[in-house]
Amino acid sequence: MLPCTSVSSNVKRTNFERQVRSLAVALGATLVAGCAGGPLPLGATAQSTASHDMWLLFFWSGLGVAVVVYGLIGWCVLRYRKRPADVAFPKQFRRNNRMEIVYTVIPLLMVGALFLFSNAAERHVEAIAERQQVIVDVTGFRWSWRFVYPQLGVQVTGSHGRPPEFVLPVDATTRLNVTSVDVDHSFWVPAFLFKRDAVPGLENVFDWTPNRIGTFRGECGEFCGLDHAQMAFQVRVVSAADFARWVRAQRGVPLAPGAIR
Ligand SMILES: [Cu+2]
Repeated sequence: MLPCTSVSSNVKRTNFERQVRSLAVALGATLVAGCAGGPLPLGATAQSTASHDMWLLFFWSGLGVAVVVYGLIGWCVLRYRKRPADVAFPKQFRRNNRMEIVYTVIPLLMVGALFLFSNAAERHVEAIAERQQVIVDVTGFRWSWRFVYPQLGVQVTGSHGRPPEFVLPVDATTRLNVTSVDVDHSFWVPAFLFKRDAVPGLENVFDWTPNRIGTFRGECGEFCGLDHAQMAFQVRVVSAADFARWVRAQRGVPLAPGAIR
């Protein structure tokens, strides 16, 4: 027959192991459920692929660092905890040169690698094509947006309570020139994984090549005043034929003075 103390410590250990196993299963299930659709949906432009990939790279790198750091902390706490047989302080020391070199060099290498990947992604997102099928001049103003197609003689202007909708052809490269006429705004289309400041006196230039047909919500991403929340808009991505039809229909709408360059 086993002594009572041994039976009770075995029961405690079994309970502890069961709790740890349940916690691990719960954490695993949460991670799998959270990542089933991908931690970040793909953007709807060709340029957004690079942003998406970068976000994933940073997410998984951060998670890897967290696992190593918290794992080491947990291991130290368990491995070097005080035991009943310990009567004196453990050996005290102030430095470990090899360890210090390792935990200085590894983060430097990681930051360097992430910088190189970020730089390549940024160049992809910022790349301006030599020829664009469509040009859109985007102007932010309190409290809406104006979209002018200078080559096509078309413009769409929103107003307070009437969010504008502008249209782009799918799989075609559009040049957007973004500015503002009053205060700083921020031109943001979350589904395109893209946001760019609209600054008075400055033109921010970039290309979009939408690759998914649909209607996507945009908004001002920077608090610009009392009616900032009114600065929503929509971008509708359509086939080339539908785009041509939309342009023909819009030409009947009178343009604001100075809209065409
Ligand atoms: Cu704004």
